[in-house]
Amino acid sequence: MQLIGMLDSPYVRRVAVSLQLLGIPFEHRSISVFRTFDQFRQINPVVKAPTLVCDDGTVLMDSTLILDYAEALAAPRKSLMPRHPDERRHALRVIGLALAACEKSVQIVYEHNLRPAEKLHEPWLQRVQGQLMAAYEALEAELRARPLAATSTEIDQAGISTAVAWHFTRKMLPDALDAASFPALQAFSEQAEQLPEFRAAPYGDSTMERAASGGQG
Ligand SMILES: N[C@@H](CCC(=O)N[C@@H](CS)C(=O)NCC(=O)O)C(=O)O
Repeated sequence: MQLIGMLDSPYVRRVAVSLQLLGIPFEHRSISVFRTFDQFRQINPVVKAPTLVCDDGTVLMDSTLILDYAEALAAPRKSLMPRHPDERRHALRVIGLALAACEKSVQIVYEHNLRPAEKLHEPWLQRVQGQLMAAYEALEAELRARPLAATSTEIDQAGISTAVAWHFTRKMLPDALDAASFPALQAFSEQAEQLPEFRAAPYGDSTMERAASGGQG
């Protein structure tokens, strides 16, 4: 199984961390959707990161759908999603906020990096920045009300997605928000980034060692 995409994408990174914690072996190929568009297109003509090339050759895309497949592969041995409906609802709420924060961060990055400066649309940018702030304010409140576990055996998809999202936004948009106003998120991110599965998939352009089992017992 091959995971295609760079670890500077929060979507690729949440899959890379999750596959390790689920104990699913995979090969990582750090191919850029921008700098190596043609190479990416040969694997997936839609050019979306992450892309997962399954062992039977099926090409999957979208991190949440890839994780759905990964959960099926790992079941019933392991799962990163709580089963009880109350806990599941909480996890889904947190994951939704984290993914919205990723999406809004990516939109800001694209607005600045892909559009000529004279075509930057300020009202759109302000709208997206407001949405990004709202997502992180709600995530901070969720974390304060109910802390997330940050050990390899206990972290779940809500924790992985939250940590990856925060780290991504801080790296890509250091001036977008004041970290001091989000102490729970900052502290949780620092803890999660120390886990071996996060360290093995560091934010950036590196290629992971052939990764495999571990975590979650
Ligand atoms: N909802 C998707 C978002 C994936 C996404 O937007 N990935 C970006 C990289 S961070 C990408 O593929 N960008 C290239 C493009 O959309 O053309 C997911 O969860 O995987």
